[in-house]
Amino acid sequence: MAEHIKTIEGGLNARGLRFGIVASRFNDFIVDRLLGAAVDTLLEHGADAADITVVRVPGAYETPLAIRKMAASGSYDALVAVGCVIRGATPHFDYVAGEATSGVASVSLEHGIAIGFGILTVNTIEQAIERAGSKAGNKGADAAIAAIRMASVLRELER
Ligand code: INI
Repeated sequence: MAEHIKTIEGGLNARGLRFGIVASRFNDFIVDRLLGAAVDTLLEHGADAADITVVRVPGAYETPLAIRKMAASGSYDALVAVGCVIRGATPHFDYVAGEATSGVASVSLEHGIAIGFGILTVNTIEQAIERAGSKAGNKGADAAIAAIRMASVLRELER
């Protein structure tokens, strides 16, 4: 890119940043893998374990409320949401996945805080397994990376 163009793209240094992670218990055999990868990723990028708080909620539907409380506390530089919603035989999936997704997005906008979104919304268990540490990577790790990078972008924008 031309030299005179100012570009803000954030960095991946998590040193000194405070993170909150909300992880749902529903489908915990998947969510625990997302959570583990999110924590590992934050630590690998320099975060201190003492600066990471994990909150467990019953299901993805409850995630926005916990995320909102954490955002409002002012105690975190960035948040991460991990969970897993798997489509079933009824329209329930659409309501839970929709509320979780739009709820987390509105907290991010309302509070101006970076939130890495690692809630899987999938059609099958196989698709969830693929995204929780097998052939499609780990969306918990991806969400942690997004949280670090967006915290850094916001910090630069606020300067
Ligand atoms: N919660 C999930 O996190 N994933 C799901 O797949 C799911 N399904 O399929 O029902 C789910 N339901 C529970 C929901 O999130 C609430 O915890 C529950 O309705 C109580 O409020």
